[in-house]
Amino acid sequence: MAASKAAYSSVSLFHEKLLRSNRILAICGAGLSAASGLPTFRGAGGLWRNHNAVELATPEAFEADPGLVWLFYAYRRHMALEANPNPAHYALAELARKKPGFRCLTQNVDNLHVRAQHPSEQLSLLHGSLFALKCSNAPGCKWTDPYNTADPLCPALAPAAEKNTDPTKPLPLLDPSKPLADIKPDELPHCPECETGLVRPGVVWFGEPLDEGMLDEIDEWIEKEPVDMVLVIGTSSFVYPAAGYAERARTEGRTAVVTVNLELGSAQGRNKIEEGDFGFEGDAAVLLPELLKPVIGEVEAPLE
Ligand code: BJW
Repeated sequence: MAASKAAYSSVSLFHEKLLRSNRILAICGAGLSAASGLPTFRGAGGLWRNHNAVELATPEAFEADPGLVWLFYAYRRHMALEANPNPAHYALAELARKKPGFRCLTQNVDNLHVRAQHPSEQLSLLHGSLFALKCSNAPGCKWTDPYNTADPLCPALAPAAEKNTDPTKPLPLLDPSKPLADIKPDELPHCPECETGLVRPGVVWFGEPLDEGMLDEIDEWIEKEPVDMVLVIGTSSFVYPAAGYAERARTEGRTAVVTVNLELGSAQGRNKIEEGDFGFEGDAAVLLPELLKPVIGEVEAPLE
């Protein structure tokens, strides 16, 4: 396992610290699900057709072209349903069972932590879920459907759920040279309660507030007692508030901050690895089960 110059990459030193740690906070990002076949936002894989994935994740994009944004989300719902949790999701779920003082904050909306049976009281879905639906008139209209896995969600979104019959070619939906169906708002589901708003994914877009109750609870947890260890896993640490938690939880001389990333250099958004931190470079799905082994043992994926 390699690390940057300033960081420790000694697994035995990490194990010593892990065994002595009770209050552990993990902050997870898209890299955690990369080994499950789900693309990340930034860097390679961050393009959907010729659109920047981050630019589709905004209320403005939805307002301008709800059909396009829904195709993007319908495809990601489909991909997430086809994917399976990987050994890193299972390792974190087991860590939660073994260490009641462990809390996992995830930016991922793919439901893979939940499907890996991560105890729900030790998991915060910072950016919501692909499988939650809400009304685009929210917060005015309070309608939500917390768990909906219909695939496709409606007939107009069927191209996003198409099976790839020829794996040597990209799906027509993903091929920017093939035109996309121009889906009109009338063809998309409308809120069953207010009847005027479009149904939208129950995720948090840029400029939108995260769930206030959840944020209060996280603040309370961080402030209650010093945190022994923070695991920053598969995230570029660009997006707030998630990117701020490692520093918020750090008590100099006490808290081990541990970055696990395919490219340690890319995880430095706002969250620099400091002298004395740990850094492990590689695939989280390979590294986490090894790193957590003294506490979790060998973890097998349960039959879903
Ligand atoms: C691997 C790997 C492998 C690959 N193994 N590793 C303070 C300062 C400045 C700005 C702000 C601030 N506070 C708030 C803001 C504004 C804004 C923000 O942060 N902007 C930044 C761009 C600066 N934040 C917000 O708007 C948030 N809202 C908010 O703060 O509201 C306040 C408010 C209050 C009251 C009223 C109104 C507002 C909301 C943020 C929502 C982010 N939403 C998205 C989309 C979610 C839905 C969806 O999934 O479509 O969340 S954007 C996108 O980025 C998504 C992700 O969760 C998020 C983070 O990305 P992540 O997970 O880090 O992925 P990548 O791709 O960036 O990185 C992957 C990493 O994995 C890389 O490092 C790879 O190397 C690594 N990797 N393979 C290990 N196998």
